[in-house]
Order: sequence, then structure tokens, then C-alpha cells
Amino acid sequence: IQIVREVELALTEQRMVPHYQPIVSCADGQVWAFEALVRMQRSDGSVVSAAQFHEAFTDSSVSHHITTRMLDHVATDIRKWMDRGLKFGRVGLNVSASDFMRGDLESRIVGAFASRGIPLDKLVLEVTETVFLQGLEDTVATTLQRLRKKGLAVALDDFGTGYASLTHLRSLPVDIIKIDKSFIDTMLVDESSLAIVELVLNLARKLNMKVTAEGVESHRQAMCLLNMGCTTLQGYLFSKPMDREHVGGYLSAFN
Ligand code: G
Ligand code: G
Ligand code: MN
Ligand code: NA
Repeated sequence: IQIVREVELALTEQRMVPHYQPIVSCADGQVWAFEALVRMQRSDGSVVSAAQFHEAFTDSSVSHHITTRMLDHVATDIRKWMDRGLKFGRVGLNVSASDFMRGDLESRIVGAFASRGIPLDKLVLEVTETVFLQGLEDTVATTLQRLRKKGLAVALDDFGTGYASLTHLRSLPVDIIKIDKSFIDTMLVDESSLAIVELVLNLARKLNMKVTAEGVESHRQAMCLLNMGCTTLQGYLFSKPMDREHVGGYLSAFN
């Protein structure tokens, strides 16, 4: 069975679920947010990560359906965690280009949160530069601008890997830059990676943006990033993405 068809089937059978990876604040060591990452559950109990079905995000109908399910899961989980008094911070939701094409992303997000009484400042929308490849700049900018006025934060994901990154920082309302894992992986052994990380941190400071370093796996990377003024860290050093049942336990062990 072809992977995109398998995802479609999993969607109708409610087998597409979020896993959550913590993002930790450098200032106080507290959990600043959890990024929601979609996973497909197979009937044999195994879990398939998004990297293995990335084709699904280029099919606009399947991608739209994934976002619908993830938005619903995320809003449900946030409501539950709020009711339990968990200090989870915010939740990051990944969206793709096709989510902006229909022109209803704002109302879908506002609807999912308002119906559960959740303020929009609990949500971080993670966008990659691929949302600009389709001539959607104006739609994307307008949608994000309107959502930001309601309290939502915008993160530019995989920063440094796309084309014309700097242009997008000027035209897009961005609160957080997420430095791609490939730079963090090599920053301690490759001087140009380190220089690029430092440059992004300085740029973000001038533009009043926060920076999340992705793929932090070692203490040395974390210390180096901390010393250069990075705002938040994400990676296996803190935790792999976990299923929703483990978030409460993670937070109590953390504090
Ligand atoms: O979790 P994993 O390493 O498999 O993620 C692979 C890629 O899939 C990541 O780049 C991530 O941005 C993307 N991704 C993960 N979850 C979602 C999601 O819910 N929606 C979208 N659009 N992309 C996602
Ligand atoms: O593109 P995006 O940034 O959304 O992708 C995030 C993905 O990267 C997550 O799904 C997660 O599986 C993976 N990831 C997060 N932290 C680490 C890490 O420390 N090491 C590795 N190898 N992968 C990571
Ligand atoms: Mn992401
Ligand atoms: Na990323």
C-alpha cells in the first residue's frame, strides 16, 4: 500500500496523533512550549514518524485533513492540561503551504480554540519557507498578521535551509526563528556553522525575535548556545517527542 493512501486510511480511522517534544527556556530552564509532531499509528502498535510520510504534506487534501486532526488534538490536549494546572507553556503546531491556500486557516484556528475557551497565546504556528514557494506571500503575511493580533506567535521553522531566508524575515511577521538542526549538529566542529548560528542570534536580537535551536543533543551544544544568548532549546538532550500521556509525568519530573 502506497504511503499517502495509508495516511488517508489512518486519518479516517483516527490513527493520526500528535507526539509532543519539549522546548526549554535558557533563562530559567523551564519548559517554554511543546512542539506537536504528527505520528501515524499502525494496527500492529508501531508508530510512524512524519519524516516517513512527508509526501502526504504535498497532497493538499491529505495535508488539510492532517492539519484538521492535529488542530483538534492540540486544542483538546491544551484544554485538558489547562484543567489539570500543568505548566506546559505553549504548543507549537506545524502547518504547510496548502493550509494557507484555502483561506480558512484563521477561522479554523480561532474556532478550535474559542469553542474550548483557550486563549490564542497558547499557540505557536510553525511555518517553513516552503509556504512562499507558491506565490502565497501576501495571503500568508495577512493571515499571520491577523492571528498575531489575537495573541498567537509565529515561528519560522528550519531557518537557514530555505532560499532567501533574510527576505522572508522582512516581509513576514515572525516572533521566533528556529535554527535548523543541521547547523546545531555541526556547530562544534565546523566554524562556518558556528558563525552562522552566531549571526542568526545577533540578527534576532536586533529584530526583537526569539531563537529556538533545534536538534540539541549534547550538553556542550546547550552550553555554547546558552553563552551566545539563545532563547530556547529543543532536542533529544531534553526529550524525544513523547505521546500525550507522558507530558504530565515529564513536567512533574522536570520541576
Ligand atoms: O517528527 P519528524 O521528525 O518525523 O518530522 C518530520 C517533518 O515533518 C518535520 O520537518 C516537521 O516539520 C514535519 N511535521 C511533523 N508534524 C507535522 C504536522 O503536524 N504538520 C505538518 N504540516 N508538518 C509536520
Ligand atoms: O522540521 P521540524 O523542525 O518540525 O522537525 C522536527 C523533528 O526533528 C522532530 O520530529 C524530531 O523527530 C526531530 N528531532 C528533534 N530533536 C532532535 C534531536 O535532538 N535529534 C534528532 N536526530 N532529531 C531530532
Ligand atoms: Mn517544526
Ligand atoms: Na525544523
